[in-house]
Amino acid sequence: MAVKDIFQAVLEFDEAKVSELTRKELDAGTNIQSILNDGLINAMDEVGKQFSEGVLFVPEMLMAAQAMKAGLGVLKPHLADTDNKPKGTIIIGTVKGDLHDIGKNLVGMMMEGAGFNVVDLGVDVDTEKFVQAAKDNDAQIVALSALLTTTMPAMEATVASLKESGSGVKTMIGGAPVTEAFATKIGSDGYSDDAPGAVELARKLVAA
Ligand code: B12
Repeated sequence: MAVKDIFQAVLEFDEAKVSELTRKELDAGTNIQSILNDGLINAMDEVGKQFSEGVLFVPEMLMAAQAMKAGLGVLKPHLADTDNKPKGTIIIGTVKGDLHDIGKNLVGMMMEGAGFNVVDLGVDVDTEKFVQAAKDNDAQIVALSALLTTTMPAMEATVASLKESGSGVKTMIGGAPVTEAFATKIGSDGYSDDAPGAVELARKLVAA
């Protein structure tokens, strides 16, 4: 039994096996970040590669995503962080036109684990909804996710509207096609390429 078996089970779209192996690795004391990165996330990278190469198609991607989510569900309670740094409210969502939510869910879970109050608006969220939720929840941060290059402009529009709203809420963005340079260009307060980095960034933004 090893983390690579979890990787393999995601590629076999076997939800039950992913859950079972993830639980076994946890019980065996395997490092959680290793289960997450080397098992679950790497498997989705491989799925993405095979999709680009025309080996896998959308239904298979979806099945792999479900299998990965099963593993994430097992890890969720263990992603909690024990330290008690300053907390705040974070609104998170995937921008308009985009239905990818695995990375967003992972970031949300890790933020929750780090002690933030996380309000998840789901996927395909329009600008107005982000602005309203930031106001209603008196949020410190709005975190936007996008996995499609075609939905990155929706990030720009949302960041602009949040600034115009005058609420003073900070923004952070992420997702596979997003870069630090893009974050700077659209005036977002921060970017991270992974979930642990997103938590670190959130802590910095609430402390600033
Ligand atoms: C799974 C998947 C799907 C699933 C989504 C299921 C779900 N519930 O999310 C389904 C099958 C539905 C799907 C559909 C489509 N997909 Co898709 N999908 C993927 C795939 C294989 C994996 C994405 C994923 O979950 N990765 C794992 C997570 C953990 O990583 P992540 O999202 O990047 O998140 C991490 C970081 O980016 C960061 N992060 C994420 N969000 C945030 C937010 C903040 C604030 C911060 C700080 C950080 C952060 O932290 C996360 C954890 O480390 C990718 C390929 C890939 N490797 O990226 C393609 C991919 C994103 N999809 C792609 C495409 C083209 C599509 C479709 C258009 C396909 C089609 N023809 O229908 C549709 C679009 C649907 C829509 N309107 O959104 C392309 C996008 C190409 C592009 N340049 O735009 C990709 C890159 C595949 C490819 N190689 O071509 N997809």
